[in-house]
Amino acid sequence: LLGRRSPKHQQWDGKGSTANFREIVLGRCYTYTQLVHPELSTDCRKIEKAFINAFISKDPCSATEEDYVPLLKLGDQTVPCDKTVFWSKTKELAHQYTWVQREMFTLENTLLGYIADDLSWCGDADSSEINHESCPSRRNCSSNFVSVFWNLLSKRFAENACGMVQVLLNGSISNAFDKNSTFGRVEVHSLQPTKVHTLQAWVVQDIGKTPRDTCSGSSLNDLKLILSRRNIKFTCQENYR
Ligand code: N1C
Repeated sequence: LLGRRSPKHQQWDGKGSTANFREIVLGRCYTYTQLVHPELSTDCRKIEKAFINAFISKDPCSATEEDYVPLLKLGDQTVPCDKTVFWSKTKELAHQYTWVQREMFTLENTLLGYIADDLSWCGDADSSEINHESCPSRRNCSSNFVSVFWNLLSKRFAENACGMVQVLLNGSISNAFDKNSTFGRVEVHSLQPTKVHTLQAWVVQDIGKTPRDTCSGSSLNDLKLILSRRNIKFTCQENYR
């Protein structure tokens, strides 16, 4: 029993790595490449290894973009122009939308986003095992492997977007456009004005809830301003159909 991780229980605030993390990664990779997008030729064993190697045996608070470079290379994928959908605090609705509009892509409709969606993962500097007890939350450290992963993937996703892009925003919260969200902090600033001509925002309100933000509210105006400075056209619609 000596040295069997016991004194380190609950080291971090966040929940531990998802049970069967490896198997889920491998299974989702096969599901995606065999059933969702059979045109992709991906070596799922390599994806699994690159994902694990990104964080295993490392300090879970010292993640860097470099850690994910091999995984990102393996998962490289292009989304057609006009088909990118961003979202902020509207994940479920955004996914319902792309489920119906099969040609549209949120980040979770790309291979790496699909694989990692809702998973949690981290390792330990002095063990080669996945830590299922606890992982650092953003309160513990911002450079945890999950945050660095989504920031990097979101940045790449936005940098690669082209044509008209869309974002689904939540009008039932006070700042539908939130500068501190991944969309406001990373994606908006990563759009390439040479490739993206328009951002179309859809502000949606929960049925039965008091609307808290609209296309004419100040948060959407902030978004409009950021985009006009970046030479990207902006349009906004509320509760379309
Ligand atoms: O912070 P958000 O939303 O604005 O991030 C959403 C935005 C989307 O457009 C996605 O492209 O950023 C991308 N993205 C994800 O796809 C994603 N899947 C899961 C960002 N974060 C993602 N997650 C996890 O949800 C991640 O842990 C992050 O911190 C949250 C962000 O959700 P949000 O605040 O509703």
